[in-house]
Amino acid sequence: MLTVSHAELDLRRPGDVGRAMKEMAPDAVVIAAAKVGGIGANSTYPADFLYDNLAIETALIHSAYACGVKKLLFLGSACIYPRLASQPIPEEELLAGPLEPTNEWYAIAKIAGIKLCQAYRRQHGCDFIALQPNNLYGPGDNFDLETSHVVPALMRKAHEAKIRGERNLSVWGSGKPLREFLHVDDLADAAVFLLQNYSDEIPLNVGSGTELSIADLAAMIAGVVGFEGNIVFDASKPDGMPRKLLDVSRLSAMGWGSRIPLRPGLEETYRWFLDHAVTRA
Ligand code: GFB
Repeated sequence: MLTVSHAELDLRRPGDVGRAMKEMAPDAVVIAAAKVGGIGANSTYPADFLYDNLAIETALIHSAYACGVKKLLFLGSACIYPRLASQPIPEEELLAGPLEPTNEWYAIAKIAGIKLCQAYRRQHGCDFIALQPNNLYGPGDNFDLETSHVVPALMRKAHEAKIRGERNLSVWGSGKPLREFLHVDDLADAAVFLLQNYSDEIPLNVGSGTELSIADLAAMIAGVVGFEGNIVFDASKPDGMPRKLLDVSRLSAMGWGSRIPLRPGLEETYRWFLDHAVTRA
């Protein structure tokens, strides 16, 4: 496997990306690189989320075409779907209605990446595919409270509240939104499966097939961390999409399913956090 670090190559620069692609001459390209973050980061950095992601995907997809790369997989995101999409969300809901405002910058960039894969397939016959995973979590996540997604944020907050002896764990929004979570190792497994078994222009949903409310997630994380205080909701923070469950029947029919249930996945993630990112009291 070939990888290149951010320090070695700025993926937003098409000339540099084209030269690197030519030198490395990969058999296949997986575009996981992106500017990402949770609901807070999305609304604080709209320009970065739109510009960086458009620049990264245009540079990589075009240079993969120009270098004759045989297979390319682009990672979209479940937030490409309309705010009020039918649930569970089938792939046909793409562009069927207005987006969720808290993440429309990121969503528009990801939709453009999916469309680039379809366009290069149609015009140039490139075997470029796309998939959209639901909310990801797992070891190696970003635990910064301002920019992270909900799982690492609540894990860190619960951990810090526990070691400081605080009574309350603050959860953004109402706690009512429903979310589906997918372990990163399940996503990696799905990506390899699709590289080997899929060649079409429909971007495929990848999820675990189960959802829970943010309030229930907070309670589960408190249990994993061992925080025994109160869970309080901060109504000054946004809820985002009310519900975001992916219809994974296409992928299931191909024979792929997720394997890591949420609770053990959270326990593993908490062990990683304790080993790598612990904040002292
Ligand atoms: O994970 P998250 O930031 O992403 O938030 P989205 C999920 C839900 O958890 C929202 C709530 O309802 C948040 O209000 N939440 C509660 C928290 N406490 C917290 C907290 O401390 N931190 C965070 N971050 N959330 C993302 C998009 O939307 O979905 C991304 O913003 C990406 O771009 C991802 O597409 C898949 O699910 O709301």
